Amino acid sequence: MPRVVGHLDLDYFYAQVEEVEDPSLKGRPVIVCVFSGRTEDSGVVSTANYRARELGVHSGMPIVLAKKKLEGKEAAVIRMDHRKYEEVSARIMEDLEGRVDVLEPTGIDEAFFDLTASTRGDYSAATKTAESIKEAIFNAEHLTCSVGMGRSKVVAKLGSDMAKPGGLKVVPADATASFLEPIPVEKLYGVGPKTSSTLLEMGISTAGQLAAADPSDLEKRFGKKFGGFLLLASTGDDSSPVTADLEPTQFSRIVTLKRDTSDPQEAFAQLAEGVEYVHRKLTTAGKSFRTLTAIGIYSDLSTKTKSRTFETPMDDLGTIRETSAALFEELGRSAEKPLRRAGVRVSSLSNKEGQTSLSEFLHPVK
Ligand code: DGT
Ligand code: CA
Ligand code: CA
Repeated sequence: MPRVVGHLDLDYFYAQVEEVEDPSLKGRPVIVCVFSGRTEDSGVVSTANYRARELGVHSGMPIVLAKKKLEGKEAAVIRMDHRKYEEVSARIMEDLEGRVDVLEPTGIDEAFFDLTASTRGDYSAATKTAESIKEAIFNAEHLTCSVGMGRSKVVAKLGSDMAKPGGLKVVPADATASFLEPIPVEKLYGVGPKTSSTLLEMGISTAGQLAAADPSDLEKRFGKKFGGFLLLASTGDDSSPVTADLEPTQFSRIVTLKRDTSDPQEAFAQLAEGVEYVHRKLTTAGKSFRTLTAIGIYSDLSTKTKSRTFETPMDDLGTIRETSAALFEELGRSAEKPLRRAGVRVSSLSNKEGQTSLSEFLHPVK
């Protein structure tokens, strides 16, 4: 079964967040800047929207120079607000976590994900999931992103780069070799400027040429391990896994209901698998939780949550099931709109190791 690995990257992230917040920015060049404070305009451009990029502005450019390029273009110059972007990022990652098998965030606006198990290696099913992920981010945050999918991280990352802005590039497992052949080596994930200049010296400029290189030459130049990786990367066979955060802070699952409903029990019935999923994640990670949250997303896409925090750590399926059912009752009672999606989240996690939790005491494993 081929792996299904994805990479998602939000488009011109900081600047897009600013555009969403202030619609008057739409259509204008926008730059988000880090002011160093030394003089009024000292500092650099953190990112620019595509309109500003067309005018020659890019990340890392001195603000003074960017302003020159944007003179007379009604550009918006905005001070970077990292906390705001962190909050948007956290919401997106949390939602993503519940939609994929494994999520590996690799930056504030990007993550690898794995869909192999849930799709059983079926690329058309995975394509549908990727489309629904893009749609969910757009519906919830009004942000566009680019997604790439293929049988390894190298392929997925190339895909998201090529899909920019706003697209989805799927490379089915059996199309990997022809997809990679013309790709310049410096575009391969894991190949930095130093490696690519060494490769160029060896007369290797594309992934196809890299794939055809003599393995022993590569080993001599880059060592056994990295040389081996380069060879695998060039054919899209790199096996580096998508690994979840080593220290998760929460586990959640959100499902889309078969139809919108105002009946909390009907909604909760469809969340049964989600509840089991959260419990499984908790068990696999060897964690207990203290806070459980029921999440309701309504037909107008507004979100409401109800939480309960226990005094002692809990970890058993029964507690998760009963508590989330009760919280859903409360959610249903206070809602004005029918539910479209339903979710459950456990947080305030602690390690189970070496301690007997109250729930183990109450419901001992037989
Ligand atoms: P994209 O992905 O090409 O559509 O554009 P961005 O802006 O999302 O670029 P990306 O994904 O490389 O970086 C994500 C955010 O990180 C970006 O919105 C702002 C910040 N960032 C990127 N490069 C720089 C930089 O050189 N300096 C500073 N201060 N921030 C940066
Ligand atoms: Ca980005
Ligand atoms: Ca990024």
